[in-house]
Amino acid sequence: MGRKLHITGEPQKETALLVGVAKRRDSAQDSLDELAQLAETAGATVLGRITQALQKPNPATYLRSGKVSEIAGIVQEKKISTVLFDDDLSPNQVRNLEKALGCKLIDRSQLILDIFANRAKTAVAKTQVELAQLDYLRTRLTRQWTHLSRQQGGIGTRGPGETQIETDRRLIGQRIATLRNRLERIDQQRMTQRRRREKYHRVALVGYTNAGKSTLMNAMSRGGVLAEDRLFATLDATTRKCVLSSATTVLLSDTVGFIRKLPHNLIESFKSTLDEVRHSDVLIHIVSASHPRFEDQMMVVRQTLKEIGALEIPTLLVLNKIDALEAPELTVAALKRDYPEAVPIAALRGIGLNTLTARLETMLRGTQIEGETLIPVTDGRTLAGVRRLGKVIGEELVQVSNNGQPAQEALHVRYRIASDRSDELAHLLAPHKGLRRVSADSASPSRHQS
Ligand SMILES: Nc1nc2c(ncn2[C@@H]2O[C@H](COP(=O)(O)OP(=O)(O)OP(=O)(O)O)[C@@H](O)[C@H]2O)c(=O)[nH]1
Ligand SMILES: [Mg+2]
Repeated sequence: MGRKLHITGEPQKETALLVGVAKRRDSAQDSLDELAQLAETAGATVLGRITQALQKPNPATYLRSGKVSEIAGIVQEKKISTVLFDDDLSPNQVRNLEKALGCKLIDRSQLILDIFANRAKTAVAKTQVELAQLDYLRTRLTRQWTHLSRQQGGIGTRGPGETQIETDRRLIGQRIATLRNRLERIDQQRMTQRRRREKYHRVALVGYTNAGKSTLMNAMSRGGVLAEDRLFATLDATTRKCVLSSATTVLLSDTVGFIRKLPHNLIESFKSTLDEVRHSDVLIHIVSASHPRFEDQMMVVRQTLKEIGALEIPTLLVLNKIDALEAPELTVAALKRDYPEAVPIAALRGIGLNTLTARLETMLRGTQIEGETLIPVTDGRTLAGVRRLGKVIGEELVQVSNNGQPAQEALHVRYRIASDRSDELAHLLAPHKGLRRVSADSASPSRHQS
């Protein structure tokens, strides 16, 4: 099953009308600026905007009915092919609006999912996006179906036994299970990779989309990461070794950006990618300080970090794009006053990077490293050593093997340790480096087939 929404890739560019509501008209406009950017990113041409000041969207028609009639007129007159809504629509709203407007309706989640589908290049990103799309589709199918079957009847909805919706839902369910399995296997592989790299600190770049994460990644490492003036240029995580000083090397990860009202299905299905953030020792929260709403964007990032369980990770705040401020000197002074703990930089021009690396090093010195390892159950001494050096935060009994030798039982141990003791720990764990986890599948092929 591929992409379900086709804003992009159609022979003719779609013409879009943007529609939003907000408590205040000016904040609706700000929000529509972003929706416009999303629409352009998805390949549509924006021909107009309609906003209405409402406490909350009208449950039946999103806007008041008078406004809906006005939109219907504009759709006709300007030959609008798609109306884009700045919030998610309920099936009830979709039903009423479809009747009133007679053109394609896309809500905010659909639009973001479509952009993600279009941007996804790696197998992991594609799998994660497809999972999110199916998840979105499944909830809509469920709710809309009764109405469709009642209204349309006909082929596929008649006859005894299973109705079309049940078949569809079951097929979608099966596909979702397959994708989840695939992602679980990827998680396992990534865990093994992380284990191999555990002697380094892990630092992840987080921030609103288009804040400059990839640009900073390139400036701090050997470059080559795609950085573009587009939303969601990066969808997967890239990790690079980055030498901060002769004493400190870190693993720096660049990953997917956040946005206001990021569809929940995306956060769920991007777990593998976001694990890179969750397992970091320090986060660099990069903010586009030249953006008029950068403070709102900071809040969105913090909320999203909370949602993925990463808010407690020590975070270095970085205010980027200071070269693009309107009155640079004045504004930087004001920013320094408001955010004394932040580092102002211009990643694109390499301004402020020395201060940034120095601050990062200081932060890392005081941090703890989280890691995981495999210890045979017969080796109590090593486990005791891990406990002496650090703190064990999780244990699980698993099957392991060393270079094709028979499987044995081992503890998969997750630990936390002060960064300046990590060399000692690496020495202690060296004898078990060759151990690899044996999956339940390869241990018993017959189960694999069931
Ligand atoms: N003026 C200026 N522009 C910058 C700076 N840093 C990044 N940019 C520009 O901002 C745009 C977005 O940069 P990216 O590095 O792709 O941003 P990102 O955070 O990785 O974005 P996504 O991957 O899309 O979430 C690009 O056009 C960059 O050239 C800076 O310091 N100053
Ligand atoms: Mg990027």
